[in-house]
Amino acid sequence: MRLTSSLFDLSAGNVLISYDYFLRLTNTTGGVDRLLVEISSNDLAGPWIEIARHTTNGGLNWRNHQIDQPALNAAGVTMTTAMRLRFTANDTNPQSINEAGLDALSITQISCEPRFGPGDMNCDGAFNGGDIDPFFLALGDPAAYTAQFPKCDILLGDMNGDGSVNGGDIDPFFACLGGGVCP
Ligand SMILES: [Ca+2]
Ligand SMILES: [Ca+2]
Ligand SMILES: [Ca+2]
Repeated sequence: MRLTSSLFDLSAGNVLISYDYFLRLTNTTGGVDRLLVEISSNDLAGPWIEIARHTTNGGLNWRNHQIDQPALNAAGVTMTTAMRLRFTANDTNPQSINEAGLDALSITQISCEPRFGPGDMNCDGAFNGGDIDPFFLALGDPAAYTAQFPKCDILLGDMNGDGSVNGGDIDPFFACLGGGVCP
């Protein structure tokens, strides 16, 4: 019995696959009766890469399993726009019981955009003199600032926390830079 998922775009990576599975096996010797989980980076064409193999008897209980990005990397899975999962439950000879179920499948992409502290106007992870020029660029020409620092949020320059970046932020900017109070 084989269940194949719809198509997923996982090209951004940082994926966590989670599902609940039911697996009642009366023969667990040799691991030949099983619920096999595979993934393809190339739609139905494959190749299908094994990412989990469940071979133990869970009785009447549902169990949860998760596969994270490091595990996918270790399995040699390339993350593309055309991913599919498939689950295969099989009963290899000698004939025995394999009752398998799948539920609560979720595929999550965890976004880890770096967050930068107030005043770090060039988004290099530190607040220092290198941020002065970008700060004044943000004050004087916000469009030019956004163009030059596309990954930065101009509100990093809102040093007094009033929701806008303007002349009122200059004193708090230098106070913080000089070792004083920071937002
Ligand atoms: Ca069997
Ligand atoms: Ca900086
Ligand atoms: Ca402000």
